[in-house]
Amino acid sequence: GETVNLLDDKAIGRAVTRIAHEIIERNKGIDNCILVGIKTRGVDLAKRLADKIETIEGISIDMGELDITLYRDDIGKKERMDVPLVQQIDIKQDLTGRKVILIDDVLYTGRTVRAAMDALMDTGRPASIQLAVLVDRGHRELPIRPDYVGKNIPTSKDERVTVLLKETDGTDSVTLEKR
Ligand code: 3GP
Ligand code: 5GP
Ligand code: MG
Repeated sequence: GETVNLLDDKAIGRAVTRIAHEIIERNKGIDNCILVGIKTRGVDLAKRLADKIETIEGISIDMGELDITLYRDDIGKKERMDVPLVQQIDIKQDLTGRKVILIDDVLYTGRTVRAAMDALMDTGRPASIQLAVLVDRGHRELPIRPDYVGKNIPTSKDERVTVLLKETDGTDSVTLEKR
């Protein structure tokens, strides 16, 4: 199908810079905040936000990672169901009392974020959890909304948003693959 360019490297850079400022503003600084990226590209974005926040505020911000993969549950089901499962939590700090900012590249049904929140709450009692995404493509199946959004992109369910980031893909772009 057809490919539509949505964000180039400059636009991605501006979105990350804006979100870094929004995080600092919303939290009146970054005291007690920790960025938690969802692998793979959510971690890339979390590192970019951390770098930006350090440049703006002059202090470093804690970071962690979650590895969530889709487990294909098709046994005895009429339809194949993708169930997000948390595979690994790589967070050195105790989250109790911390303001956790979850970072992912694309927000879609919200099921991945829900799995992430469940796993985080099992490790402690965060003061709050916020959500930052580069792209919100709609079609939520749970009452989850992002606090920080790079770009809202209306999609149909059979379209795909391709996010390429230098750290993982060697180039920066967001495109929509139409069908
Ligand atoms: P990423 O988060 O590391 O970028 O979900 C596993 C990977 O598959 C994700 O990689 C995600 O970007 C990619 N992916 C691309 N399109 C879709 C989609 O429509 N649904 C899901 N669940 N994953 C997708
Ligand atoms: P969810 O449906 O749970 O919100 O999204 C599932 C996972 O797949 C998330 O990590 C999300 O970033 C990713 N994802 C969902 N839809 C897309 C998409 O169209 N493009 C990309 N690149 N990732 C997607
Ligand atoms: Mg993702």
